[in-house]
Amino acid sequence: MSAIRQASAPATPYDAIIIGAGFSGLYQLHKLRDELGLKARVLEAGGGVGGTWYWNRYPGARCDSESFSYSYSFSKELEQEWEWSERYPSHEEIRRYLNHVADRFDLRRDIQLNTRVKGAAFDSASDLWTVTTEAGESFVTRFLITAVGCISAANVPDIPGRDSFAGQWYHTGRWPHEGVDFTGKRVGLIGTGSTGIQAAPVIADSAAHLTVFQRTANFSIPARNAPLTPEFIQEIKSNYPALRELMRGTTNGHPFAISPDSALAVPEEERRARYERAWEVGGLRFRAEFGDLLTDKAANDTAVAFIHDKIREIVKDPAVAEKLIPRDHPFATKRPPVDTEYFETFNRDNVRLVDVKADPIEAIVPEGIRLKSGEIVPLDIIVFATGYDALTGSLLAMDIHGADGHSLREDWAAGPRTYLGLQAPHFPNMFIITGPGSPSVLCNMPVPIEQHVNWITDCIAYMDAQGYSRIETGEPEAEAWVAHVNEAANATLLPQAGSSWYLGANIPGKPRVFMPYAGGMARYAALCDEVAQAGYRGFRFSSGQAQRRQSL
Ligand code: NA7
Repeated sequence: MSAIRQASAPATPYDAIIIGAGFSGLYQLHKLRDELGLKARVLEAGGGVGGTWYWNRYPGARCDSESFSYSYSFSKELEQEWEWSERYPSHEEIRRYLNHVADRFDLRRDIQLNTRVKGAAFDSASDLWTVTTEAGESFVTRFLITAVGCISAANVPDIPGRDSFAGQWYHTGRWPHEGVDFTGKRVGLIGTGSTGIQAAPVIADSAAHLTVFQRTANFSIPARNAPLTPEFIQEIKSNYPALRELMRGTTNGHPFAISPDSALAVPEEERRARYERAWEVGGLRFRAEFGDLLTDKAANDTAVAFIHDKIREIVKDPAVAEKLIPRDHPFATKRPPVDTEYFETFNRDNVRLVDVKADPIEAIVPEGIRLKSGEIVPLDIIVFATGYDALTGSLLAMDIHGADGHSLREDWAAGPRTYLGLQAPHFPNMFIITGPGSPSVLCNMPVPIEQHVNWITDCIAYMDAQGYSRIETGEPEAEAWVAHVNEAANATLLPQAGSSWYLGANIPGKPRVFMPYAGGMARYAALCDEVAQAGYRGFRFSSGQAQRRQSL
């Protein structure tokens, strides 16, 4: 490794190599370069900025967070000048926003696109990382910061015969930029997570026929998307400080408080009226209607019963409604989708639901999908809305070697191990933005992203002020944090969803470990602050190598 470094090392190493130009990578570059004056470079696999939104262009793709909250808070000017057009931002609008940010803060000159990182190795003799790309370039850096996103490694299930399919197939997370024309086509959509639920109604609108292959029935709440009025936009713009404070003070980083009321403490009629109102308001706010929906099974059952009734009301064919009713997990223990006419889609003449638990997909054949019953569903296009190897997939796709020959893949073979989700033992000077063990995907993502980036930036500034060249955490810290992550998850109903990607259950062979921190964003941020104030408790600093480098 040091031989590679010597062969290709530039005279001055980078202070930081940031992998990924999504929400987190862009902000991290701005902070390190423009606030600390460091030499930083972003390496991005895509042909543009945007991270997951560069790739996710499938029909109906939009964020389930409300637009004004799915934004950066670090620049008051940016908040005032950017105008969101709809309650939920479409993928196009998010890309426009992130491109605007890249231009406004002059970030592009330090972002290298079309550059996929293959691996990285730490050299303990110099406290430097060497990052190598698939094209064979290498970069030497003091800090390695992964900003690779939690849901970006696409999961295309290995269904026998996939390559024999005579039509076209696409994964929603790798959607062709030119779009896909469904006109006159028979389309098969596999997967009913947030993505499949967004895509199905839009595909059904233009396709000749749509077959939805459902493995696990899912809960979904109407999004109630709508254009934003000038009055609403004005109100938001005048209230940003209070809204940001609200977002940072909650469990999930959304701009609304979770009610402290128990669903069981109110009379049935009032509870129903509140659910009705929340259903009309729509979106993830439904989950916040009562404070114990994620901690008390009996409370959760009341939401489950309400949504079951709604599905029965909306879907005209009772047999189809029964198949669409989720029974295997409590509400919101898998990431709760929000939809625009998802259940209504099954009332269309050109839409069919196939329950693949009852009749599993056996193979893909040239003419379509063959089920276990022997039926062949004829198809021209297959859309895989089959999700991601979430939280660890993008990190482990790279071959990362830390100190003393530790490989991240090997160290995490039984599940990811981090301290605060920010660093793994044996991987000095490597920071992970929204890694496993961070509240990440349980939140409105910009909130944990900004908090992590601020914390990492402060930590690097502290190291430079103290003359430290190396920061690392240890096994006991990771062990205690993993135990705390488990404890926080077990205090909720979240681990009860056996098929959840929070647990890695969607990827065959992946260790079943509850990965995000369920203790809440506000509590997590307070813990990180406490750690920093206590001299970065749980991290060890050293400066020997920097001094040695200087004396060479
Ligand atoms: P998800 O939520 O992981 O959903 C994937 C869906 O695909 C889900 O219904 C899966 O069923 C289904 N799936 C996965 N593999 C298969 C196979 N082999 N056969 C049939 N069905 C399968 O991914 P999304 O893209 O919808 O959402 C990801 C996140 O992006 C979302 O939660 C938001 O945070 C944004 P399962 O439930 O595993 O039985």
